[in-house]
Amino acid sequence: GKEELAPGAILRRGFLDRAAQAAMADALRDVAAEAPLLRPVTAWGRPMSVRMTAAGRLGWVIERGRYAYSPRHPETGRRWPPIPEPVLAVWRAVSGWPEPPDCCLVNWYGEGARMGLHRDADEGEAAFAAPVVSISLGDPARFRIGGTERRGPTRSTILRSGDVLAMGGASRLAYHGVDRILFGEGDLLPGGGRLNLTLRVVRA
Ligand code: MD3
Ligand code: FE
Repeated sequence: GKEELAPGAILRRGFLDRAAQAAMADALRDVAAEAPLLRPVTAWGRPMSVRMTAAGRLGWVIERGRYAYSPRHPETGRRWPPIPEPVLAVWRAVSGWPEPPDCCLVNWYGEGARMGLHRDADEGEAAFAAPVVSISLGDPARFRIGGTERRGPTRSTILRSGDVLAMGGASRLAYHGVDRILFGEGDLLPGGGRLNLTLRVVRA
């Protein structure tokens, strides 16, 4: 079933079955072997608690305090690996968008990792008509979403392994974040932790 968390924010709980989740986690291990997880340092000089890498034409990076989409991994200098086919299949099934995504950002949350309230706005104005599609794997997370005003009201829900969230329309530029991970409560990833994939069209 579909659940509308906010206008244009469509959550499909349990979209991926256990076998599909495990296959995707394996494919992401290969991505991280080719493009090692990074700990981006924010403009304020603080390393993020979330570790990140990417697949596809472009990856989101912080370079010298600037947020950007780059065709190359900032440490290896190599191009990002291709987006795994099962991930592209999710995009085709739920995005309603005719073109493939340019970026699959991979976020890895260990114990205590979180992501503060923010908007995703580095993709370029011409990309805001396309949705962002998110896939959750591993431990559950408390996810928070508001509106387009930073100080507006928010609501939260738990995202679990296999859930797919498409953020389109009015929600594309909504504030959102991850309050906390329910570390060790899932059983997909050995040793615990959470993987989140976000598929994005980039026109920056
Ligand atoms: C709402 N990731 O990578 S995914 C991010 O769980 C990010 O790792 C979170 O926020 C995570 O930028 C949330 C759900 C999500 C993704 C993109 C959005 C929600 C969104 C874009 C616009 C509005
Ligand atoms: Fe985001």
